Amino acid sequence: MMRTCLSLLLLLAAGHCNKLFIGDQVLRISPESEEHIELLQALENEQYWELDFWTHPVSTELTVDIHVPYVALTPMKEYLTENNIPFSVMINNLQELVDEEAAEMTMSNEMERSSKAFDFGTYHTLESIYSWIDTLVADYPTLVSKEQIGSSYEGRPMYALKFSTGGEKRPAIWIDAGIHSREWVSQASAVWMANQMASDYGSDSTVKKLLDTMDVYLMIVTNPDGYVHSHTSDRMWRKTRSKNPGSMCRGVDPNRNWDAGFGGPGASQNPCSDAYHGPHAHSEIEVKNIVDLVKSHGNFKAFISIHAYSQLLMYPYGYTCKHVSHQPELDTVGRDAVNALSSLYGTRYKVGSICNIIYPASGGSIDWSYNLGIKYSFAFELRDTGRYGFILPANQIIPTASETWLAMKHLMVYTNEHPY
Ligand code: INF
Ligand code: ZN
Repeated sequence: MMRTCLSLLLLLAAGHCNKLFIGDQVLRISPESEEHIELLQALENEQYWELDFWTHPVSTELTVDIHVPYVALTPMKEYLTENNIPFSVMINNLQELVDEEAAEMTMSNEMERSSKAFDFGTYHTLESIYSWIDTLVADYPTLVSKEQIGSSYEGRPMYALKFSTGGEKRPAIWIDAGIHSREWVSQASAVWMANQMASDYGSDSTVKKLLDTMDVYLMIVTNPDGYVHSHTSDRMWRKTRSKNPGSMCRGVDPNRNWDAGFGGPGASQNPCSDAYHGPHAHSEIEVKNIVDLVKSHGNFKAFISIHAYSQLLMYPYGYTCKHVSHQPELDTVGRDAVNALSSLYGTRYKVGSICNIIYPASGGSIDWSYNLGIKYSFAFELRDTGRYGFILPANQIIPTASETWLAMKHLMVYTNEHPY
């Protein structure tokens, strides 16, 4: 209901309405020269067309996916054609995909209500994820608890699930999902994995062994304000929802806000940019809450952030292309993890450092955790490679989560077996 706008009046009365993407396209662009890349980079600083870069121009080896609003399509395609930059239309009408996703969600959530069983194969609102968290804790009271680590900018609680079989500050693994709100398969996969971890403890000796020595903290919705906003107002919302003094634009990119090369390459000073780094490191309360928890805990041995999309498993750094000292080990662990992932459905992942595999990106979470001394710092970019991008159909949630779980288990077990 919140997603439909019956009339302008109703909408004004309701106070908000979803942004529409009617006729918007996502173009897949294949730069063939340095000049092409520069021409595309120039577009990133252009504000008038309101281009939404889903991936960024960095090398001739990587394609660039750009969500182009309907009104900018003709000039954009002319610009590309005039400069002989090859492109194809990846998503023909973004609103159609968004509508299909909303319809699927409404239908599944309706069936859920009548069956009273949580459906892991559909997307959920924050409210329903939070109520499911309580169900999980109630179902596995001796294994799973819920820790509120603080509140978001708009005052929503931030919950981490804690999987623990006892002990005081055991060595622990941190996993966060959904720091970028529009990457919905990230939060959805985290829900599935939380459930899997809880049920596997009693049936999978690997998981039992792991949880008998280590604790796992899993934050499913790391950017709750952004997540709510992506449901109620703008499906393409990525950032936090904090106000930027002196600007009409809201939000900071919470994955440019960590104290690791803060303000360096791959971050923007422009509050209207989707990569805005914010006024200072840890300015975002959502980031600060995690920083405080991880520091005060003091015994995290792995730190894993889950994003979408591109099918990548990355390790530090993002703020520089220089290799970290543990690069060979992280690369091997990462490769073994994605081999495990691929064994289920053959999904292919690339492994590498953030800077080398995608682009320089400063102020990212896993660079911060690595510099804090958490050697096993990784970031996933889940499915797909761009056919649907952020609007991954719900029927891919469980397959995505199931294959990712194999990689995740590998990372966790390796961490457990290689203490440092
Ligand atoms: N891409 C990268 C980004 O934040 C992912 C990333 C991860 C960058 C870790 C730096 C560090 O721009 C996305 N897509 O957000 O999911
Ligand atoms: Zn992301």
